[in-house]
Amino acid sequence: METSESIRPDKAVETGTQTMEGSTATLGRVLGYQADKQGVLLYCEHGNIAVSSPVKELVRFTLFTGTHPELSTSVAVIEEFESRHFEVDEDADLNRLTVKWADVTAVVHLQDSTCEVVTHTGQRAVEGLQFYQTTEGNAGLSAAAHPQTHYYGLGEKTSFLDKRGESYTMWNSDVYAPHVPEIEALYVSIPFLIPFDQNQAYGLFLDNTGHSTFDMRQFEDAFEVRTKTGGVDVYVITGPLLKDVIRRYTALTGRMPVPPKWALGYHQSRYSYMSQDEVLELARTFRTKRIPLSAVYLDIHYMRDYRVFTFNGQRFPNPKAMMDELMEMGVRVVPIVDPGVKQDARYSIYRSGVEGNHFCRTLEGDIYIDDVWPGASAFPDFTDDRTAQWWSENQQFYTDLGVRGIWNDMNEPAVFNESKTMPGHIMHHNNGNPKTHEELHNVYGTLMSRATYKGLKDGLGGERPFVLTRSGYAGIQRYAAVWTGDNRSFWEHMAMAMPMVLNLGLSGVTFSGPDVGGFAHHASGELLARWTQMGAFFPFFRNHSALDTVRQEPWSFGEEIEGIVRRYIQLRYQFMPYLYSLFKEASETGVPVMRPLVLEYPDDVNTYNLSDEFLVGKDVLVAPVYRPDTRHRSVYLPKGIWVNYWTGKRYEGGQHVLAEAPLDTMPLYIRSGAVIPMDDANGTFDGALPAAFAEPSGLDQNTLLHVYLDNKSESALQAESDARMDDTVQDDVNRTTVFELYEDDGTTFAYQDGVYNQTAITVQDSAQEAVIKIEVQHQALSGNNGYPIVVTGCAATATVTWVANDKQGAVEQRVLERLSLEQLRQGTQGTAYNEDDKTLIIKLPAGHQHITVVVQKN
Ligand code: MIG
Repeated sequence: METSESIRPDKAVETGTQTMEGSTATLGRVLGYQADKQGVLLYCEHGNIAVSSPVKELVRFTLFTGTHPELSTSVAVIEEFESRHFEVDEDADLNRLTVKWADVTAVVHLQDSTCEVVTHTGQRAVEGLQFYQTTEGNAGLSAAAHPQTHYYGLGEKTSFLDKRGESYTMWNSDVYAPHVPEIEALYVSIPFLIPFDQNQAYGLFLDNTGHSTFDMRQFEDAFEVRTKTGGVDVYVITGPLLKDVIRRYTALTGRMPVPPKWALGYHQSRYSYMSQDEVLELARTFRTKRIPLSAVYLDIHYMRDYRVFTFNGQRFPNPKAMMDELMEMGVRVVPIVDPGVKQDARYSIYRSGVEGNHFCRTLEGDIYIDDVWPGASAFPDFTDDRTAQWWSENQQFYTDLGVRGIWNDMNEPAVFNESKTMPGHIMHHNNGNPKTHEELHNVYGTLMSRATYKGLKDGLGGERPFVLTRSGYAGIQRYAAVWTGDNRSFWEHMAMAMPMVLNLGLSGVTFSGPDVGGFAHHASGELLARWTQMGAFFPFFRNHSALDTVRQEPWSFGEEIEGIVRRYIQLRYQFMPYLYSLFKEASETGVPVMRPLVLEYPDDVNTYNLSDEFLVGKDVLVAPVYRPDTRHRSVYLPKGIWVNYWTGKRYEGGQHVLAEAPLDTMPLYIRSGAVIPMDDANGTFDGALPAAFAEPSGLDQNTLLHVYLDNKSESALQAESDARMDDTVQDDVNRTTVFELYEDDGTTFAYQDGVYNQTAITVQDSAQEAVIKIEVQHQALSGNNGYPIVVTGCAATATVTWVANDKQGAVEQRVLERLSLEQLRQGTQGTAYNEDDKTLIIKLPAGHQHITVVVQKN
């Protein structure tokens, strides 16, 4: 705690902005240049720049000294580089050099070595890009910005969605407290910034694994990036759309593989569940209370004096039996594994680490020993493939017991010393290219997760591993999900989780989430209810809390709260077919599952810093209540028509609406025209628990397609459109939406060999009728007997016809018979109207590859 004393008037108070140490110099004039394999080398007055484009749609700028650059990359970059054809053109009049590839152009101004990047369609990416060197040997850059430039990305940071006016540090840090706006560094560092200006975006990725700063505060007309070690190696990624930038950035740094389906479920954690009995009792309680649970976590107390790869025999006498029993309940166990290995000559991991030369050392050759949970500990040097392999092999200790997921904590690495981490002078072997920790600090966690992931994969015989990490660098998404560390049971931290995880998603890490309910401090029932409502729609959904805090399991605050928490955890599983398809999409495109509105509505200024609501995919809008004693909130709905998920009431978008939000209700909207594949758990047929929960592997037998139609008459729509006098008439009257439903076994890598199903569902909604097309695009798994369709937004009298147009060429057409709900439940096809929630239920004949359903709305 600080007192007012710290701002006494006789102290010179810095404004919070810093400039680089030492005197800085721009690189000055370009004295000469030379074409190289991938681009051009610029020799300037005060330093040299390599300008290359080793892959599509980006330009790489690498500062160097001497005659030739060293163009190696960090672990972040996985894309294969190639020599791509380019042309160099010097324009003497304009005194500039143009380096042109098929899809991107770099322009260099020879008088001051400032650069620009332009797309082949003439869209400007970066402008006024200028590099610096300092007398201290640091390097940096600045680029032009405007007062209206918005900034996204930068991974795991506090504060709001738009990073304009902020300054952040990239230095993986174990920050137990405080998570507040002025904290510039947290556990994960992703030096990837997305400036967004006048509806055009580009990306700037600084591949520097040491300390750097991104400063969007100091200047209105520029932002600045400073490095401490390692220099400047920066990729300018072209847009113009935010989605283009993310797609391109994740092509460069990799994408999340499709997670095992269980990992998308609800996870329960506590620091710590202390014994085998407690864990089993916990899982049984979830079952008796009919609260879905996919994973339970073992925090540090499961180990023998915090020795990783051990179990405390008193507390956990038979971990294998425990895991078998849990598995029968459909629950996986995720144990924590920290990097620190206890210094103990009788401990086999420490011994094999020493004998195999796997620990970090000082330059002089002593093993670096420092304090963490186990006391004096050594730290594996994951920068060496040999050591990573050793770590991977050790995972077998867990996989043999039935573990499918590992939780890597403390991997910044966090150390209980003054600098809170490994000292900068400790050496990493780095596969024979030794570097100091200072230079490689930010990749320690990623390399640990990579070794963990590989080890699990090797040990799981074809099952997909799950790794959860606290620390990471660009590219971490390839190996692990990220949780956002030690937040607190503060409403403010609940609110902050939204922009934090949204920006992680824009930075390639879509599989992330906060400790639901808050880690430190004490949750209240109301906070837990609200946070669980929100958490149910985050990509990663885990409740976790600290030692000596109020218990936070769903039933800890009485029946009312338990009921709400249960309802929302169930809702998570109901949305599983939709979510799972979005995870698949993210694994292919990098476009995140959880999206800020600006990603889908980039021309709507209302979305630019919208930090308290978000989209899941493009069709589900979530507006959590994140204040106590609050039963209403304002919700911004972007253009289109939005359906209140709970009431079915429709709202015209492009405005703020006041949502009713009693404690059991989180405002939730579905975009009209959308189709949401859901697990049938709301009792449409039998009110069973979501199948995704009961059976996470294999095809979900209960998937249904929830179609949201617009129930307005054409004249009503016309009148509204006329009143608005804008160009959205067409959009509103005849919208077409496509959703690709993805299904596979949920467990193995067989999908990579084509063992999956993909079905395109197209909805064309107009005033009189809606046409729903279901087309099988890929089918390698059989077993699903057709998806019932549930339609919201048509009259009880609606009629339904279908046409099947299969590959074999056979065409069939039928009117579907209207039945009672009960008859439909028993039967194989027909329609029924559910008066309770005003939905029309359609059951189609099974076995068609291509079926079109026409709903006459009235
Ligand atoms: O210094 O393992 O962020 O989730 O429960 C605390 C104990 C170490 C920090 C993690 C937290 C975990 C805790 N760990």
